[in-house]
Amino acid sequence: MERHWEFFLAPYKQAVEELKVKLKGMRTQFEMQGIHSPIEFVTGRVKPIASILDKAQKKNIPLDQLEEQMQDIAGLRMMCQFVDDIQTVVELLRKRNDFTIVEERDYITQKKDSGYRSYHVVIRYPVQMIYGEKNILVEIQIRTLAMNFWATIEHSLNYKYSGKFPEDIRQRLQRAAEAAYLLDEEMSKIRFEIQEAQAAFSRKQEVKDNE
Ligand code: 0O2
Repeated sequence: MERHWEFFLAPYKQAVEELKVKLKGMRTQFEMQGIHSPIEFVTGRVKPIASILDKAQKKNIPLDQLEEQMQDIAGLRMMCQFVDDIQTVVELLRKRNDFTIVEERDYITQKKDSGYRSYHVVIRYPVQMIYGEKNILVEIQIRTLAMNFWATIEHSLNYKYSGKFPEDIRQRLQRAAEAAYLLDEEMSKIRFEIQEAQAAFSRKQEVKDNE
């Protein structure tokens, strides 16, 4: 990697690592208390240089404006079981004082034309570097497992077809998005049953572990 990129991306890498620990820690705290965690799992990545350059070109972002204009060079994803959990997670993020929220984009009540659903929170996160504090933008995407499944598949197909889907694939993706939406709806309706079963299962595991 070129020296320049290495320096530029260093605070982003640091931020992703720190935030993975912090956001996963939220899940651990719920588990410790034996209550349903609104967070199922957390992932994070720094955008590859090729994707940064691609996006900069598509969106006409000058390379010396990346810091301010590209909000997802550092990205975290928080996956939830149920749609309602997403708001709970957003509330938890709003209450934190280790970063400030600069923007929220709700693609759940307003899904994208592609069928994409997710809740995006852009934060300004202070990273302590040896030369001082650096405030960087980080995008946190919060979505259900079903939304994540659809987005992951669509993202790979998008890559394969460079965004120009054949008509039949486009239609299937639309139907798959609808199916993912219905799956979320059905799961929400039996949420109570599912959570009871999950609580009973973890109690049983605990007894086994203590034997
Ligand atoms: P990657 O590979 O995920 O890192 P834009 O890029 O124009 O859609 P903008 O302003 O960057 O929009 O912000 P937005 O839409 O809030 O966030 C962009 C990111 O959201 C994307 O990152 C995806 O991760 C996700 N996303 C948005 N729309 C879609 C979609 O239709 N399908 C899928 N699968 N994901 C989507 P990148 O830059 O695409 O890259």
